[in-house]
Amino acid sequence: MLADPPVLEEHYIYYQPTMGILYLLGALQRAFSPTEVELRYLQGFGDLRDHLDAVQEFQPDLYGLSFKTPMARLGYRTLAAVKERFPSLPVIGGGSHVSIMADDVMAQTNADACIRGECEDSVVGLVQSFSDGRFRLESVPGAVFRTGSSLQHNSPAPFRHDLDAFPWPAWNMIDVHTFPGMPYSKRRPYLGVLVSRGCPFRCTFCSEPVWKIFGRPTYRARSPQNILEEIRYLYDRGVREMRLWCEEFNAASDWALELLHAIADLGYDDLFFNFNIRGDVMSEPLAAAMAAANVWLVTMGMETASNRVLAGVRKHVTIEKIENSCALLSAKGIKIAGYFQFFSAWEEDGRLCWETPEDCRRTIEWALELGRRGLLHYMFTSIATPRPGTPLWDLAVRHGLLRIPPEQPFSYLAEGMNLPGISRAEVRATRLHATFAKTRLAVQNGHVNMPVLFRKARRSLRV
Ligand code: B12
Ligand code: SF4
Repeated sequence: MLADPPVLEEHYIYYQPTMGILYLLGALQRAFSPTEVELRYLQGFGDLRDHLDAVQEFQPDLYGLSFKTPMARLGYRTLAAVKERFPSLPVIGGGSHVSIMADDVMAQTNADACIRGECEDSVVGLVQSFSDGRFRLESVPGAVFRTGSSLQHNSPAPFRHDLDAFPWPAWNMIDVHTFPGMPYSKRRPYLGVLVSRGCPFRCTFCSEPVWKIFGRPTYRARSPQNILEEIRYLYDRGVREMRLWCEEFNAASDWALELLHAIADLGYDDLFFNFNIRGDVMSEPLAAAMAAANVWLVTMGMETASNRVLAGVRKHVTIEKIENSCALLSAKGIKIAGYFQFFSAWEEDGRLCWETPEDCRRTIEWALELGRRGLLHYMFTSIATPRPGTPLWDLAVRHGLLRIPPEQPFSYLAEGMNLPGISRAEVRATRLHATFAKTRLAVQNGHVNMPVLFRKARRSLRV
């Protein structure tokens, strides 16, 4: 049984199924027949009691939980609760948070093991090792487990270069109507297809623990042909909008062009696409190929209106390049959603620098101005938050900026940083201002995904 943490406990974003789990289930389906190994994806709907009841009902021989850093507190609680209720059930953790904080997970919970990195081969190996009622972790790549009073750390599985060799996600275990899709959407059912893994860049705030597990950025893409087959399969199952999951779709322009041309050749006029791009790699042919492939929306990390901040966080783009990309895209009728991050911090010659409320106000005004010029249609906003394993985390530790409550050292939920002279009231005011701008743009541009909006409203009321 592979599980997501129960969403009603902390109301995290649950727009889409967890791709990591679906990939692991796909690998297990290929390796074992249903009579050998029965698989279950325990989705995150419900609360902890529902979660424990589902484990009780299925009675698995192995339970694995996947979670990310912003949900770490809930992930730890869930692992601990499952192990407490079912002491003889082997309980393991995996996913992006576990890949960087395995020792912490082992110290703060009674989980039996964590597995770090890309785990398709590891879980198959783990299940193969099952005999006499127990699993043998000794030879499982990436496993971190207890041996007496210390922890043994196995090296993570090496990256497979050929992503096509991985089985597809176990789509047969998903009802395509269950998940609402992303906040701005043209059609439903809405699901995502993973087209690449990793990214060649190293922005200081970006947390990619799985793909940077060997200490350097990595990037691999699936072949357009392999992706196309998965798109066809999901289209036949009724899916009408797809997010092509990747870090940056235009990280490899030739590959991007080839894939877009192939999608356009499918001739699915009622299938819409969106994906994330970098702001500095855009050309007229690429924008035209996107439009021809029915890409109606791109998301882009714009972050701030200041080139100094962009350089400080090592984003390797400039606002001029971003505006140029937006102009090329909007000329083809493609809508643009920008990710904005407020109160960033960086170092110049070892000196701490940070964004002031005035800098953030300028960013929001820049966004609204882009909106008026038809170069921006939606905003996603956040407060810069250090995540373990990132250069921003190291900087926050060096300068004492972390906002982790001392009584919950393993909780990374507190947003933002303790920046000198910046009060929480100023951060709240910026957030409010950004929400106003975001709402204004969304109202002007439409295509708000109503089921997501209802879920968000319900979540806000509950929180
Ligand atoms: C698609 C996606 C989403 C989708 C779908 C959910 C999902 N994760 O699949 C949505 C939009 C819902 C989403 C939401 C969020 N996401 Co997201 N998401 C991604 C994205 C772009 C691709 C994920 C993916 O398909 N990876 C490919 C698969 C194969 O990799 P994987 O998921 O890591 O799984 C492998 C291993 O981790 C491991 N594994 C995973 N689970 C388990 C479980 C067990 C038991 C074991 C043994 C192993 C294991 O094996 C898997 C196969 O190799 C990644 C970026 C990225 N490149 O990973 C961000 C990313 C994973 N997301 C991230 C974050 C922060 C979130 C949110 C918390 C955002 C927020 N603030 O609310 C929410 C969490 C809610 C949720 N439901 O998960 C961060 C995680 C950073 C971190 N340190 O934890 C990432 C890395 C983006 C980033 N750079 O910041 N996300
Ligand atoms: S923010 Fe985007 S470009 Fe920067 S490291 Fe993360 S995924 Fe790569």
